[in-house]
Amino acid sequence: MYAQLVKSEGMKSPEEMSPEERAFQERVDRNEKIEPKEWMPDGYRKTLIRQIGQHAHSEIVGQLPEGNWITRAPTLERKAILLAKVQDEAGHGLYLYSAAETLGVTRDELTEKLLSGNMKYSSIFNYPTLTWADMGAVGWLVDGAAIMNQVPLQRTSYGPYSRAMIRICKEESFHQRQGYAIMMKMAKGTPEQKEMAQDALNRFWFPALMMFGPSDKDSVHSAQSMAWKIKMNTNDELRQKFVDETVPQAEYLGLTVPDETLSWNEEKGGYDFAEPDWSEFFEVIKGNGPCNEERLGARRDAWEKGAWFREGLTAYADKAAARRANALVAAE
Ligand code: BYC
Repeated sequence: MYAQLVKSEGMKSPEEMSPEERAFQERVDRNEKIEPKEWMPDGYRKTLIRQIGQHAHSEIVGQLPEGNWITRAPTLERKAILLAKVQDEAGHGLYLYSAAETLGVTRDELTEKLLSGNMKYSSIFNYPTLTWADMGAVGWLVDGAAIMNQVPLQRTSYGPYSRAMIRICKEESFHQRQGYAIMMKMAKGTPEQKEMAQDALNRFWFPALMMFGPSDKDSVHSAQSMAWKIKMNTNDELRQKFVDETVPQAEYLGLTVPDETLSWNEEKGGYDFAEPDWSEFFEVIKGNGPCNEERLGARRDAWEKGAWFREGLTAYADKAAARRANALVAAE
């Protein structure tokens, strides 16, 4: 897998590295955690800010397609569960913004970059959630893909990111189970309910595969990110693992994965499967997906309407700081 990766722009061989860069790489190779105030190459810092920031934005934007269903959940119990899940996602966003802040960027700066289109969030949240079965498919497939990607990130080289991922993964496992529980109920329900579950699987299968990023030959960051242990696996490795785990789960539900080419490959010990439509993926991440405008519009609206509250908090913090400074002067 490694051999297929394209060399990331600016990636240096050990001979090209400065002594500081070489010492840093050796620490990473020994699996030492890198902590906020320690020396790190600019590229390492930049890559982490991009990946953690993008991840944080995904958690926050990811609340939108599900938040939309809280008032329409079929029972009080389902409503409470979905509400808790969406709240967890807000929490994940906060841990991740905090981890990014340790690298010298503020949450406001990251949000402004998102709103001006200079930072991405996961492609998956640009697809609409049309029926209650979509809440099942999102939990099962989207959180399932997220876990597949995030469990290895618990071992990532940057300390604050790694520690945030440990907590996030615990909660993601519950999210995946709640999604699968909805799918079980629907798939074993009336023919109409089963049809809704199948339709949700049909619409979310390929977008879920896209969550792992472009295929290795088109992944511009993987080689450098893996050398720095920011990423622990290639995009294709994780996508393969996801398919191998998810296909038997679909079979258990009595649902059909919408891929006629899907077949078990004895030799490789995994499934052969169809690639997503990569041209669709690149359009979605350029901002041309079915819900991009709506999602960013909702974030922009929340940011603008929340300005008075942020200002209020800062005003209080400024006043408290001024009072402390006055008290110090008075004490002298
Ligand atoms: N969507 O060189 P590559 C969740 C971009 S949600 C959008 O392979 P990298 C959850 C990529 O940024 C899951 N953009 O990049 C929340 C790069 O563009 P830039 C969020 C994508 O970074 C609520 C370009 O394509 N999880 O957990 O090495 C409810 C080339 O790609 C995507 C994370 O963020 C995509 N799917 O690998 C439920 C996990 N894929 O930045 C669930 C942490 C690629 O150069 N992130 N791009 O302009 C990662 O592991 C990696 O960043 C990725 C991409 C595997 C996503």
